[in-house]
Amino acid sequence: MKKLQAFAAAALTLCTAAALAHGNEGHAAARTYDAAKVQDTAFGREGDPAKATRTIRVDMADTMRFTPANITVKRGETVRLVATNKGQVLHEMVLGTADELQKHAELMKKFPGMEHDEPHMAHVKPGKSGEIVWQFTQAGDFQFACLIPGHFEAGMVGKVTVSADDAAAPQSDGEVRKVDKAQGKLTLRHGPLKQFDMPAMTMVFRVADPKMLDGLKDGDKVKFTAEKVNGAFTVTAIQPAR
Ligand SMILES: [Cu+2]
Repeated sequence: MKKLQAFAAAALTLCTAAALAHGNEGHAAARTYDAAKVQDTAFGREGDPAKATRTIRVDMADTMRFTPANITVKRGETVRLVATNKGQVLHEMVLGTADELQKHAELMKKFPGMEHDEPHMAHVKPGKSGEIVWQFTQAGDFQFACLIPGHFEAGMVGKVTVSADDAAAPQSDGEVRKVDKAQGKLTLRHGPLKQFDMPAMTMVFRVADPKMLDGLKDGDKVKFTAEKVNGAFTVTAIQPAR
């Protein structure tokens, strides 16, 4: 027990020093991205702000809730998570696996003064916003939570669903061979589709939305994005080639 207390005291001293070093505005300031320091985790890695394709805003409230509490991203996508504290007390957003967050929360209970500062977390003072730039590299279900003692236990947890559709499906060239509106199908003569490791050929695709077929006719040259949706080759975006 003595040993544990000594560790707790040391941890608190370190944390106080860290808090002072960060100053009052501290964590709200953007981190400096350094590709050489990025580490892979089970839930992704620190993202390059220059590659963020989307900003997702999440509000944090003293009711111990995140709004929205569910966010969805695609595998490989780099997003800017902006957490705004609408409450009167400190909140934080920490990304992780359900397991890791649970363990981290236990640790926070043991050492209440502990203040971590890692790329997958933002500590946000009342009325302020914090930011995490993150690339989700693994498909699956993950979480974000406020690990301030009592908050996590009160249910301040949200869910991140990372879909297995790769974010950056490349655009390909094609030429329309047949439009089948009744079946929601489109036959395209297409160039190589790197995402499937497929050479150029003519084949039938499903379309994500039958409306995408409006205005298309045989012989049209197009730029399109193909992805596998529920196992079927599907055109998820299409536009006339110019
Ligand atoms: Cu909180």
